[in-house]
Amino acid sequence: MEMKMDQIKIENLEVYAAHGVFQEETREGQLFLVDVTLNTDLRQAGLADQLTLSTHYGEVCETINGYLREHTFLLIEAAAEHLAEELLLRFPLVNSLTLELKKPHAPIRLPFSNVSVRIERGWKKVYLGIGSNLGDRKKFLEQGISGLKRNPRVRRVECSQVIETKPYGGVEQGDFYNGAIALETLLSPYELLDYLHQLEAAAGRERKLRWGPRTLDLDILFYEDFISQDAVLTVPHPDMENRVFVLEPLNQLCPWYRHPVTGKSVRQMLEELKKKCGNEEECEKRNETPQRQL
Ligand code: A4P
Ligand code: MG
Repeated sequence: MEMKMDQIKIENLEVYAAHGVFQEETREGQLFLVDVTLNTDLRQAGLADQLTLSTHYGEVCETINGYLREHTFLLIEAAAEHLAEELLLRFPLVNSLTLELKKPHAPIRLPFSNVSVRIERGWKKVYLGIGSNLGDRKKFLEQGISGLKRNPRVRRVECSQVIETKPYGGVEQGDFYNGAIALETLLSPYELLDYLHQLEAAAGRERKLRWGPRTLDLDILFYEDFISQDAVLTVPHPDMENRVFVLEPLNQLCPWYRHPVTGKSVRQMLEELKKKCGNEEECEKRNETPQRQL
């Protein structure tokens, strides 16, 4: 369980802005009220009594005011969505936030006191598997990693060591370089998958054969404790328990991370798989043994 975070709260910040579907709203503007709760660790700032170790709530208020005045959205949903992202990008100590955008004078011809949207957004912890067995394998892995680092909605990218592995899955093909990557992202699981596909395409990946040779393969192993099994995305990655080339690098990054379905830690999955494989020779036969560390 993640520790409950400290919070900075701002309530009913008044901003005069011009969001709305109707012409009068964008022409004349109206009052908006903003509630924000920033989830962030306040311990260091509290002990040292130093503002630079915390998030300046005055700057947060200025940012909210500036952003809502400089942009115009039809929907308060859109204004909230974009503002939440702006705050998360601008104030890196904030891990997640709750934002409520209120429109007390919305054009509704009935008595009401307020209408609002409330959203929760934040940096999500993700683990990826990365692999290549075609062309300049090292270069393709590096290209994939720098592509991840280049995305402003991705941060704290950390890589395991790369290992060389025999192909798994019965297709005759060259040996793989495999690794694991930890990162934090503002992208949803599906948006992240889409971005990974873009990086694979940029590395000249062609999809001719399932499980076939590839210049760059990027798989989502874990996305926080998100679980999905639909036509587009299966998370956690369904076959990870059977793959040393996934678990070995992942174990370097997060041995204690638990599979959200089985509850098993990465280390436990790796140990059980190694036991199942029996001796090294048996593993080799199943094409699952990492050959060597690079
Ligand atoms: N997809 C669904 N879930 C995910 C996910 N969690 N992460 C979908 C990424 N993609 C996911 O994948 C097919 C479709 O899976 C994607 O369009 C995506 O929407 P693909 O990359 O086009 O095809 P693939 O990679 O050939 O199939 P698959 O089932 O993803 O295979 P894997 O699991 O990637 O395994 N041996 C060694 N030693 N090292 C390897 O890295 N890799 C594979 C491929 C086989 N043998 C290997 C290795
Ligand atoms: Mg794949």
